[in-house]
Amino acid sequence: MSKRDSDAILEVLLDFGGRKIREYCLKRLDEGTEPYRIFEDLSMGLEEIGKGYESESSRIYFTSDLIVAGRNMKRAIEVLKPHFKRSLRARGRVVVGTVKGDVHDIGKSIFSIMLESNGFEVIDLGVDVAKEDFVAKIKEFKPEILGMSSLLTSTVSYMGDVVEELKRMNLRDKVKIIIGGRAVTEDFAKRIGVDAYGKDCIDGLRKCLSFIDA
Ligand code: B12
Repeated sequence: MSKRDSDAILEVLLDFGGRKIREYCLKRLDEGTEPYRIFEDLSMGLEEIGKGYESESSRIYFTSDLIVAGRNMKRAIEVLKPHFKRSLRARGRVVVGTVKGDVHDIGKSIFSIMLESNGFEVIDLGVDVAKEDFVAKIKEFKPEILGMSSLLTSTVSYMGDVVEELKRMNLRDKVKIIIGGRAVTEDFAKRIGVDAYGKDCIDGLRKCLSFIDA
């Protein structure tokens, strides 16, 4: 991506008024760009903002910038969601949620859209989800798959607590588990004994499809 394109993305993500992001998404759709591609480009902008926030000594973005960028990304999701093609084939149920202590939900929401557009029914529990709530919804909806997200290194270990709780309730072998989010690694997924790690939504979707077809 050219410097001009990435500057334009930063400008729309950091627009306090929130109008530019809609115009940006609609223009790219008009040009024939696939909605997932637009998400990917915007996510690169978020990555950039995250980097500029990371180190205290060379900080160029602040918590307020994260908040504005997060809100604008949610607006982009609203605009782009109806433009995903939908598969008519019913593929099964997935319960998704961001684990307790973490309120990041953009990646999880994009993952949910990808699942829905490929025929899955998604029960989205939102953010800051406690293990008891995961268990209750798994009992209620009997999904084939559970997807958990975590972006914070301080909350990622909670995914292991959810797995233990499912074992305690004799539910672990009733559901396939996939985890993702910035704080998750393949190694961590193996350690806590889940069925898969999705490095991004495409990888996650591919693995969910393989669970169903297996
Ligand atoms: C936007 C943002 C926010 C917004 C979130 C808004 C929202 N509605 O989600 C707000 C302002 C709320 C926020 C708050 C905070 N944030 Co923040 N945030 C970000 C930022 C800039 C972007 C995150 C994002 O949405 N990226 C885009 C999406 C698409 O990426 P993603 O979620 O990773 O998803 C991709 C994959 O991971 C995967 N995926 C995600 N989930 C799942 C699940 C499954 C099952 C699968 C298969 C795949 C999958 O698919 C996606 C790609 O296809 C990141 C920086 C970054 N580079 O990530 C920091 C970042 C995550 N935040 C950070 C921090 C520190 C915080 C705060 C603690 C700041 C503070 N001092 O208050 C709080 C924490 C609040 C809390 N308790 O959760 C740090 C975390 C550092 C760490 N080591 O843990 C980061 C990395 C910034 C940084 N570099 O320092 N944040």
